[in-house]
Amino acid sequence: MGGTEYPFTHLMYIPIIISAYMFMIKGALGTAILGGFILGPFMPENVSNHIQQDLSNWLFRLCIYIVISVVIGYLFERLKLEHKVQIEKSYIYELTGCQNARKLKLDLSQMINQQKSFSVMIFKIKNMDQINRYVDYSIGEKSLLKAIELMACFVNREKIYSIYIDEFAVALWDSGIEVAKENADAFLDCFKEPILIEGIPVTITMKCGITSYPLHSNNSEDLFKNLGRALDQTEFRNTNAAIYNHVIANDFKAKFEIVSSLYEAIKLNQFSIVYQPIFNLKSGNIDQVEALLRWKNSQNLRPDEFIKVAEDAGIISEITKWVIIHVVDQLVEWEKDKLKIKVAINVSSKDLNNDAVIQFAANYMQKCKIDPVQIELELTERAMIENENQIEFIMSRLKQLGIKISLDDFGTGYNSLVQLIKLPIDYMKIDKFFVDHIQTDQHHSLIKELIILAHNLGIEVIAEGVETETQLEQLRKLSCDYIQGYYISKPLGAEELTEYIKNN
Ligand code: G
Ligand code: G
Ligand code: MN
Repeated sequence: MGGTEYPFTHLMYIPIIISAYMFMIKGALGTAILGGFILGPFMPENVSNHIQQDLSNWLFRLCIYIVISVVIGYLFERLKLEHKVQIEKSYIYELTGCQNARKLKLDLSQMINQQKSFSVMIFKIKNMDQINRYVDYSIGEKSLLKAIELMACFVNREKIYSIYIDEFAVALWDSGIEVAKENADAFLDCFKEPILIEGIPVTITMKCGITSYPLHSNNSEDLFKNLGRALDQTEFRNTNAAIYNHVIANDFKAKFEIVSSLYEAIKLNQFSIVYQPIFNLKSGNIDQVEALLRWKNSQNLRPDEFIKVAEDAGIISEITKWVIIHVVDQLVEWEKDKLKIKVAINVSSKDLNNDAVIQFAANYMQKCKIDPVQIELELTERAMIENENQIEFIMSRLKQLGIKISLDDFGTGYNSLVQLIKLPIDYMKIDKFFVDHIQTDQHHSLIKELIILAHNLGIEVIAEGVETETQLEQLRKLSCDYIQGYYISKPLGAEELTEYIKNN
């Protein structure tokens, strides 16, 4: 038998498997037949020795090779087919049967390789959640299917890609940005009126973002990202269809990064507080200071800049709480030093949406055994107007707790004298702008009247941004109660302030 005479003929399985892997059944079969003959009648050893191999022996071996090659070839063919089906499936969005985001990215890079300009639009049903909750979950899905069906009247289905449950993209492979915008607007017009879905009229809020190659990026990943960003931009540009804008995107990205570093700053205590003395004109003492937040950050953002970002991102209250904790801790330190100082803390409009921040301050002061009269909250007029509905409640809570209230930046914003009369304010802070112009008759008399008005309402007046002796003297003559500004002192670190007060 060949098997015992030439054990190495079993090695023939290896090339058969390799050919099956590479060339499927045909390849494997070819190799099997070729091998069968070479190891049979044409076996080099037998040929050189002029020996004829036994016919049944090599024929039997050839048959085995053939059977094995067919079986393995068939298995590989099945495997390849299944793999192909798997890949095709992985490019399909099951719900809609459209191609999916993966396929879009793939097609984007293929089109980019061809270096022909094209545009892509993305559409999002903005009110999908509401449709699901207030109409029906099935109607939400059907709205998407309906929208895709409508889109199929504009473009070939192959150009539609399902991105998400409420999003789909449309590739216009040979259109520029203007044509895309026209198409988008025409499509969005379909949703001006409610759409009938299963007989129910459904209002669909559709938004669209548009990007274009090579205008907005020359790689598929970025182009895809910019598509989503364009969609985002419909929000703050107050439009239904937005063409991607790089400046806005960069601005947004920068803000996003600031928000992340603000979180980090809270966690890692990267903030610090400086205290600006407020001089009591009557007693000649510094009995109050304003706490001002400082943050050493790589972008050199000023407090008003990063506070605005924190407000927009909804994390300002975390920062305010950080300030409260550190101010109260500092009051404890000062008390050990026998220093009794009042500290004004700036609160943002967003801190007054409810009484959580105030309650937090009250609890923390109680925990540290700090008298609430030592804390003053500086609210701006904006904060009062933006919280019109609950401001009276918030203020009465502050009064109950014994926390004093300053009206900050008075005169810069809304000039609501109504607020001044209606609300229990303790201090009014006249903005630096008026103090800067106190020399002029107009501003002089305005400040004079404001101080009279405040005093009539039982409100004490703090003048901000006082930089010269003349300003101070004029304010003193107008019976202003407190002075704050560089003329008295810049904001100081806690220890510097302790020194400052002890020396004065
Ligand atoms: O010193 P100055 O540049 O810090 O302050 C700039 C602006 O930032 C001011 O309008 C001030 O009210 C505000 N600000 C400073 N510290 C805080 C703070 O702790 N919280 C809030 N909400 N605003 C602050
Ligand atoms: O908005 P608010 O009043 O909280 O802000 C106080 C801001 O005014 C802080 O940025 C503080 O550093 C700044 N400041 C305080 N005194 C003076 C001053 O005399 N001149 C100037 N230019 N800024 C001042
Ligand atoms: Mn202030």
